[in-house]
Amino acid sequence: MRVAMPLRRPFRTSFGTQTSRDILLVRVEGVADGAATIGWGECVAMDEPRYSAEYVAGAAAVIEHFFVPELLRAGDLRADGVAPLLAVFEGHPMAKASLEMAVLDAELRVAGRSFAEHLGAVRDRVPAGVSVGITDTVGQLLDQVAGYLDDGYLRIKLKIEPGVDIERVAAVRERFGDGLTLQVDANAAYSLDDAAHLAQLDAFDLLLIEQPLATDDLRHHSLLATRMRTPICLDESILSAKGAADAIALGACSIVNIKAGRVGGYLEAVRVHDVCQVHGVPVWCGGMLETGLGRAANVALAALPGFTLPGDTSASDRYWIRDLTEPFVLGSDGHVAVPSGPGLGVEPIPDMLAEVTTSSTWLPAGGAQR
Ligand code: SMG
Ligand code: MG
Repeated sequence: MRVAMPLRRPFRTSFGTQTSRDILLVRVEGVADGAATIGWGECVAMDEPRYSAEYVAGAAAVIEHFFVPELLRAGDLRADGVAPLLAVFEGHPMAKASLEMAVLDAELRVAGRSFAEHLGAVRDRVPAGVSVGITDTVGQLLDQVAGYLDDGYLRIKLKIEPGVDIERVAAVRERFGDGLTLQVDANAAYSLDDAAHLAQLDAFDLLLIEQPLATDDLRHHSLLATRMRTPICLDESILSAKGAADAIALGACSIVNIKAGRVGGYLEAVRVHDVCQVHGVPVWCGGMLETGLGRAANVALAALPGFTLPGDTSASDRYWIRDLTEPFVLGSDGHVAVPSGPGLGVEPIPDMLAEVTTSSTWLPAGGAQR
């Protein structure tokens, strides 16, 4: 099903402005260990193919025409069988991830185990950062950052792009001081020719710079790493655990942002975490403006031991006036609690789901029913 959720405030990045989210949710029904169960998945594809090649209508189509028929043909299905079955199809990691998430949720609800337990969490709450979009003016940026710090967020990430970068970082550092944990995200907006320009960021003691260069440009990231002191973190470039190992071996990054959707599911996300941990590379949990469903799974993932940096796991009210689930709230310590109930530990609130649903398609073995 598709839901339309207006964002509390527009979110501008180097690839465009989001004012609302058109989100594909997956609901599976089945029987696990003899008990009827349902599970929820959230697809993080955006409405346009700008962050990556995936987009929400494309994800819905590939799920309907290829992925669900393939899974139904397989008969008995467990969450750890989803990715291997869908591996015959190229790409579409976000669409694949949403199906695996839903099957995993269904399975864990019956087993009475939480996502956190299943993935290997070692914490019951995780430190929350917040991602601040590009604003029209420096004044607006400072006001937004001040608001988020008042809320209690433990680290600030500023979106940057060419022309809206050094002076913004300087202004935030100047106003909030050296104690502020600060990082930037370029969403692939620069090239290696900008190395000297980006090296000016070294003066501001940033925790990291996220994805400065193109998604497919590991070699240039490794060269950039020799030309600036600020640690390079990759987001868009890391598509699998193997890809993470390659990027680390090449010296293209020293920190990794993990998003389950981008790597094809929460089970692969755990493997990315494991590879990074073996190499001593810190990881943190990225965000894709999820509802409470995706947030529940992200917060569980962020509770694994290698997630040593605050994630883009902000509270529900940073995104939505009203979330689809019971809201995630920021504790006075700047942490968000990890759900402990079976499966995701949260579910859509029926009247809220009904209010935001724009379409729904049921995909039984015989063909789609709308
Ligand atoms: O969920 O808090 C969130 C958003 C975090 O900045 C964020 N995500 O590149 O890391 C990123 C972006 C991708 C989505 S931008 C529409
Ligand atoms: Mg990013």
